[in-house]
Amino acid sequence: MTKKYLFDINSPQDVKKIPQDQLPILCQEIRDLIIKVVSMRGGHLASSLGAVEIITALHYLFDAPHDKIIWDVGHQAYAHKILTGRREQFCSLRTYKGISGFPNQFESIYDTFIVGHANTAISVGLGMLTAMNMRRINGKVISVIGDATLTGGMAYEALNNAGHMKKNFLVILNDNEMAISKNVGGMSKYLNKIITAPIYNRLKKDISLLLEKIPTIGHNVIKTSQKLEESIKNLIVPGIIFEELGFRYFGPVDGNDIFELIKIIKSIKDNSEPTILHVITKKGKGYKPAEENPESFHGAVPFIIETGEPAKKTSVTRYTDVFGDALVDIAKENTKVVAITAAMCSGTGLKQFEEKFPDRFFDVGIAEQHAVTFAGGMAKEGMRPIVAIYSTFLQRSYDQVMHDVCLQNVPVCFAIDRGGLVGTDGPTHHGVFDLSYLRNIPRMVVAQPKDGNELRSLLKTSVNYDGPFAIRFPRNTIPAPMKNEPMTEIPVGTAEIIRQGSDAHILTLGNHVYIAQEVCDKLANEGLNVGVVNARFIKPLDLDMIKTVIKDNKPIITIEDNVLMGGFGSAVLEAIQDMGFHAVPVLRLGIKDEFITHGELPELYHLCGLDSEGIRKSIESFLERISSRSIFAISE
Ligand SMILES: Cc1ncc(C[n+]2csc(CCOP(=O)(O)OP(=O)(O)O)c2C)c(N)n1
Repeated sequence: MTKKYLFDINSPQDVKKIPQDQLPILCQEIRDLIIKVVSMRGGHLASSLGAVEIITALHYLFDAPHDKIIWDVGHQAYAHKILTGRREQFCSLRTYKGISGFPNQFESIYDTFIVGHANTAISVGLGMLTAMNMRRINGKVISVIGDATLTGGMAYEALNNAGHMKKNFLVILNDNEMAISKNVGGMSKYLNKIITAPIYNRLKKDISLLLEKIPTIGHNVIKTSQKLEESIKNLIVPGIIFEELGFRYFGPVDGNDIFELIKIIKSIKDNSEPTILHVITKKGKGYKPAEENPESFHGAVPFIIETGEPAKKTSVTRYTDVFGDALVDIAKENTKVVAITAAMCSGTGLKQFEEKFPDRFFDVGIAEQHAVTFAGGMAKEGMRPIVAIYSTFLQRSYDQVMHDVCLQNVPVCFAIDRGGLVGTDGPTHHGVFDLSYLRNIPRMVVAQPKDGNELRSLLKTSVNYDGPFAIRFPRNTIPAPMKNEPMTEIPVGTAEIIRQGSDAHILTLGNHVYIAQEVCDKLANEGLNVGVVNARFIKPLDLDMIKTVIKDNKPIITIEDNVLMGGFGSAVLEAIQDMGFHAVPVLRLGIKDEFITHGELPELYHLCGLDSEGIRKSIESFLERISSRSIFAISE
């Protein structure tokens, strides 16, 4: 029977005890565990399977947590979690109070930094190394980045700086030629050229073979061989970009061959200058369905291991799907409409658009800042760009939204997906800040549809609007069935009364318009007559509507899937104050001033008091307090 190793590993120190020739067995055990757990919990399978050997080799050769290993995005680091004392808890991956799907320094001392957004690893690594040097702390720093990281600007800012600082910094470039979809752009082509340069690779192999045949390799021979290799490299792969930036470049090597990895990392780990090791891996390695379809197994839903089929067949409609369909319908009529994504084509529902209008579809790589300014430029020259982007990634482009879109007053539509809590991806991915960070920018219209039908109409409105327009919608499914209605424009800044109330009104957005109605039904049973307004526009607010519902100082309750600070409730409060209605009691429900953990959406809404039960309780106690004493504005 083959010996097993994984169950004896409780820290990276235990990895070092395993005989080198047995490491492939350990890697297989890790893979099996990852496949088993992700099949139950969902998660980033394909990237994690591809990185198993890199992670095992790093823990075999370096001394974490003394040496710092930093992951870019961190979605590939499941093996790292397993090898750093979390093997047993790994089965709780992405569950509430369980193991986070991304490295998290509050979860383990081996996770050096919280990650989840791309392109940070080189900057973080360089920052840590610089601080360690200044504080005379020994230790190596290794940043692991994916090839798609090199589509993002911050990676180059960091490489440029690191090359200049000349520190003994190791960057491992894990190249699987994929982002979530196929990687894009000039850098990707360049890396591909390095990998596939047949003459260079053949010559390099021949030189190594030749050297191995020389019995005692003297210092001079090695030096000559390095020079020879370098000159060949320069001849065949001219102007190695990394070397020009000040890095020593090594590779490409097979990143799924643990022996090759250990050999090369051993030989470069003590380099005194910035070093980049280019390794080639296979996304989904070791699990056939993921190897064959790495895109669907990038962020996998729970699946049946034997077939790779989803464990649950669902036929729900997501806002993302509605958006994708509506955009195609609009683009058929309006040839100026173009779609822009920052490496999130399928996640943002643009697949159909890409197929139907390939010339009007732009995947710019993981480059949100560029995506927005690129859209600004296109809009200036007469096109109608739709930037389809996740709320949390738009945070990257704050200045671009302000300077290159709103200040220019150009008609860019931001279709902001994952607005609100997202669930199991956790705090790096919750899109709960956008209402606050967008509504303070002059000229920006900010809207949230109550359901799929309204999303279609808002999209149509935005395409015909002459200025910046943001529509945010959640990861959630739509709360009501689609009606086969034509898209109708909605006058900007108009709210909709869903239900009149005589005791108070709830002003809210998105799915909470429906949840609020459930709450009002329950409150009605207790003799409270509370109305519901679909505010729809966070900016401009429908002031006439607000005036109507606060008549005679009727209380207002605002509900939003956003932080309370500076969000929708704040906007309503400011408006009431500015209009001089100082005696209107206001209760704001939303997300408090804290980062929300990971978990299933219903659990998180419950945690934040934003499920129907939490909302009902808050409103009841608010109305009770009002009747017993005079209160004006509170937030819960
Ligand atoms: C700023 C930002 N934009 C988009 C994403 C979504 N995202 C997660 S992983 C990924 C692709 C990463 O590709 P790569 O770094 O090459 O790693 P691989 O998954 O191929 O191993 C993207 C676009 C993100 N995490 N951060």
